[in-house]
Amino acid sequence: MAILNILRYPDPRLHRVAKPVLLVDQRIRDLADDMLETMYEAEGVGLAASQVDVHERVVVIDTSDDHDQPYVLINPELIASSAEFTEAEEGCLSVPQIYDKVPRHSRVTVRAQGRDGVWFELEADGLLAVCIQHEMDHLMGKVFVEYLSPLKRERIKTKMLKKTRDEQPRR
Ligand code: K1U
Ligand code: ZN
Repeated sequence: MAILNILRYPDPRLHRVAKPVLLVDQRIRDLADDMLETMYEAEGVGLAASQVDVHERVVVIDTSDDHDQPYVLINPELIASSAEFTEAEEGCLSVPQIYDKVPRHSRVTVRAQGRDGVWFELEADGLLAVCIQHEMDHLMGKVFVEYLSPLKRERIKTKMLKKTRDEQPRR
């Protein structure tokens, strides 16, 4: 297993649209395992393959307190969503230390293939529902800051560029 590099906003690679996984093989299982390890190490509750510069439809999520309920969603599709919306505070491992509210469906049903390639359905509410929608946006090349005002987005972009620059080792 390996810890993968997480792309940081505004890296243009975060806006690539992920392609469907044609075969759930050992390469994809290894990717999912590495993504779970990377997500736990970064103290996140979700991670999309797009964030680790792999542009295929793979997502991992674990919103449990004990980090013992991992979901691997390959080729996820939303098959139902509530008319009711919620506005939860979101974060993103690609936009560290930035949190803001985004409107999301309160409940969703997602259909996806698991680590074994078998299709399953998952009904979700609360943080799990929010996280599924956030990760599926990543697969479409969308980062949560794009729901915010242009002014907020510009401020976040400037802050992230400065943070990345300040973290570069000096010559
Ligand atoms: O996709 C990602 O970057 C992971 C992201 C998932 C997410 C969390 C919360 C709402 C929507 C999506 C994170 O894990 S951010 C860090 C985090 O653990 C967290 C942040 C806010 C609320 C709960 C958890
Ligand atoms: Zn994110």
